[in-house]
Amino acid sequence: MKEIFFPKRMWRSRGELKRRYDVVIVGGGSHGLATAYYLAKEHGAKSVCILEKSYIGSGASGRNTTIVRSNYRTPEGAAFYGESVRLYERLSKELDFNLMFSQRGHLTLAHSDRALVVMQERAEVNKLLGIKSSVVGPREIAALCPELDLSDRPTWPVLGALFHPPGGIIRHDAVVWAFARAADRRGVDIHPYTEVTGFQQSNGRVTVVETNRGRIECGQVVSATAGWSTLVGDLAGVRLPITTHILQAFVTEPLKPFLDVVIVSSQLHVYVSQTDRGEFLIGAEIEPYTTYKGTGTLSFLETSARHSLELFPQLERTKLLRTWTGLCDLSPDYSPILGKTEVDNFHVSTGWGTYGFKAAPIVGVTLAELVATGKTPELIAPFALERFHTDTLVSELAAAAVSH
Ligand code: PYC
Repeated sequence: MKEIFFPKRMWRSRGELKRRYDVVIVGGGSHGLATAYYLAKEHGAKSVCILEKSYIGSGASGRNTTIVRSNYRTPEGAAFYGESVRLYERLSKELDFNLMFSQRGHLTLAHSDRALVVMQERAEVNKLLGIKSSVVGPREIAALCPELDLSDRPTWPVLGALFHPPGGIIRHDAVVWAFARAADRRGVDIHPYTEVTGFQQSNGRVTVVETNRGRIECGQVVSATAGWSTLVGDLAGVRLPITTHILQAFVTEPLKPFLDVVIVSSQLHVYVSQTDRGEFLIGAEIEPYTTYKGTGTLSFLETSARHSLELFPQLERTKLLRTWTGLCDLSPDYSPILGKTEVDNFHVSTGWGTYGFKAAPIVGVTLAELVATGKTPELIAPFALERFHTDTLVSELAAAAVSH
């Protein structure tokens, strides 16, 4: 008889919901999975579950623009993302999973004197925190990226760039799978296709999480639901200052490798990298309107194709292979909202804009510490929801790869 081959599962198949979990994490993306993993690993948590309304990594974790970097503008942001990059550097080994993290260097192009001044400020903040970042001129850019059009032909010729050597790209779906597998191996129950429909509360605490598969009594709740954060927050009576927008990207057919760095232009609203498969991954800023509809637009394709051709005219005849649209949760100051809310045991990870994926490991470490100890780690204290009441904003407006 012919032998049937069953591939080994990455994590256990979905079991029944238990009556109670100490920690219920809503959202099976990179933040929820990382929080569950570090709760189990660093704090010995034994009763943790993840509820995901679709499949694991189905939001903007399993597909995104894959850029990892820490060259932020504020000291708070740079310190936070700096730690995330350091964790990402060790993560393949720690999770025993090749995440294909390629620290190939990240160049943010300046096309005006004003942009150069902002980049110089960012470089100084970064250097004070030990993050490699410096402003370079056209000669150094040409050495790092000979294929970039540095002539005066483009509408906005390149004057210089912020060079961030540790920046690069990582395999997004591998990050999701690796965290999910590692969390599962440490006993975390992963429940895909399990949608939260409500929370019951008593004395200012969530006591029961209601789902489409039944109810769960809980000790603490973490919402890591990105573009859906306000809806999940509403169910708990927590108002979040978040708007949801779409971010789009596309990849081309694979080409012989020729782009070794990540190229970003805020002025042209475009970023370009070449994946390990040879595809060019090209993206733009978020769309200015709010929506939950993950449908791509033709105007995005036209504009970002035109803008990337300003930088790489040799891509002119390259075919577009597929597109991606994801939901982004945007806060008023472009920094995350991380930690406690006015509901005692309901914690959030939201407000990421287009930065969320880069932060997954450090979100996991810090949220796990908060949940396990009840104390807010220093690194995330500046990102408290409270800051919108105390007027202590952390403005990262100028530090997006592209404006958003
Ligand atoms: O901030 O690096 C970034 C980024 C890449 C794509 C969207 N945002």
